[in-house]
Amino acid sequence: MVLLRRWADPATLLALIQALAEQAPFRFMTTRRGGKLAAAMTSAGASGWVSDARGYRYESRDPLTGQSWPAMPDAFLVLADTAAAEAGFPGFAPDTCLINRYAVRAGMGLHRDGDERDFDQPIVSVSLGLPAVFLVGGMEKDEKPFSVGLESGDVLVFGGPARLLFHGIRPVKPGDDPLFGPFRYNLTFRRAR
Ligand code: MD5
Ligand code: FE
Repeated sequence: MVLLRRWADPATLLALIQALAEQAPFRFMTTRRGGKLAAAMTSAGASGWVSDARGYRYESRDPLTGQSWPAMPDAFLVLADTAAAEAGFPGFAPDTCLINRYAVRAGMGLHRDGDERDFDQPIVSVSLGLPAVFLVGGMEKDEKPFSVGLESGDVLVFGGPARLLFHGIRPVKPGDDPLFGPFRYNLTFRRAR
């Protein structure tokens, strides 16, 4: 796991996120058991991550609009590829970007990302807006996680064995980011298929 502090430009990414959200709006997805996920989500790329009564999966179309997900902006691809290369994973070609939007007090419980085909591909994660405490656990869910403080513009690259670690986000503390207001956004670049 490699942390690139203040590596991305939040203002550029904000404009791109706003444009994407006009085509594929942020929405609260449900879990198989009917619970609501705390972060609002949308996706860009050839497929997008979806959760509903049928479970978790990648879909080529946005179930909300029935349309293809918006294409990944070139600046997203360049950012993900250069960050992965910087961390020692050249040639990363993500085919999806999940965008998580956390309001104040929203978080994400410990989980691992297991819906992708090839776990040898890294994951690049970009934090924007309000700060967050990122939890990094082990290969087993009961392992005690350690905390990493993340700020707007920070980029994390998970590759090799780090790709399958349990991880989560502590509930976001109240605040007001000059660009993103009372929200934390996270871009998660993955090769899903
Ligand atoms: C977030 N999102 O900050 C995080 C960033 C998600 C999610 O966890 O699934 O949407 S991605 C952090 C991540 C991804 C893959 C592996 C590891 C962490 N890891 O092994 O620690 O909204
Ligand atoms: Fe995750």
